[in-house]
Amino acid sequence: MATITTWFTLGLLGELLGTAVLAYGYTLVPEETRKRYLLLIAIPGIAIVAYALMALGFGAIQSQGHAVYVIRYIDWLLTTPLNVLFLALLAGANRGDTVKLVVLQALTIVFGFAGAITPSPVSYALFAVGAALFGGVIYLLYGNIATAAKSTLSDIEISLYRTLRNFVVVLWLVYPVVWLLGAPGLGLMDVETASLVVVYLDVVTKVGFGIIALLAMMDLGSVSETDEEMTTVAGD
Ligand code: RET
Repeated sequence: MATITTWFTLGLLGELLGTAVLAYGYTLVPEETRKRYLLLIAIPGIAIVAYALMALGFGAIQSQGHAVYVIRYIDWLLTTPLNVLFLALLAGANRGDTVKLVVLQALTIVFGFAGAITPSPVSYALFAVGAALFGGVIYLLYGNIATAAKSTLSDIEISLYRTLRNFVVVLWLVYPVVWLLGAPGLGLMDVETASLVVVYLDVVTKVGFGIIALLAMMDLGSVSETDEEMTTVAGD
């Protein structure tokens, strides 16, 4: 168990550092996007609490003969809907699609957790429901929400939407694979290895998402300032 504590502590440090960098970034993004930007700080911020608790040894229950980290699922339940909410807000998606996206993502995590604490074969059925719901998330991100982005955003913003969406879809697809290979599924990957992979992914997905968005939002800020300057000059 000592190794797992080490991974959790590293996760805690990664999330702390990431949150600090992103919090600093708040002052660098244009004022009109700051409210939305807060989501990007909250995502690793919530993980700080989760990792601190897990590093201290809280939050694991024994179920079906293996440890299930309840706090990790609570973290995902809170943060992954915020991630997709950010994408929907960025895209200027309508309320209906935004709600669908957030709810589907939250339910994905609920079913994954239910599967992890249920004996097989029901566990696999619950996993399959979770996977189908996540399929719905991907469908919306490439369908209606991408269409909204195309009709409301500038070219630079559309490319930010696409980058963040692809980043999310590709990296997040590793989570169900780890679930399947790990203790809740086939048991081919031990709990320590699965934890290491998940900690690494958690930091990269949360902090990486924030930093990509921060850099793009800073650029957009300076682009619109240049635009304003040009308009002022042109107006002179
Ligand atoms: C589960 C199992 C059920 C099917 C699917 C899953 C997907 C989980 C995802 C988690 C993402 C977590 C992130 C955490 C960041 O810190 C619940 C494993 C599809 C997509 C991004």
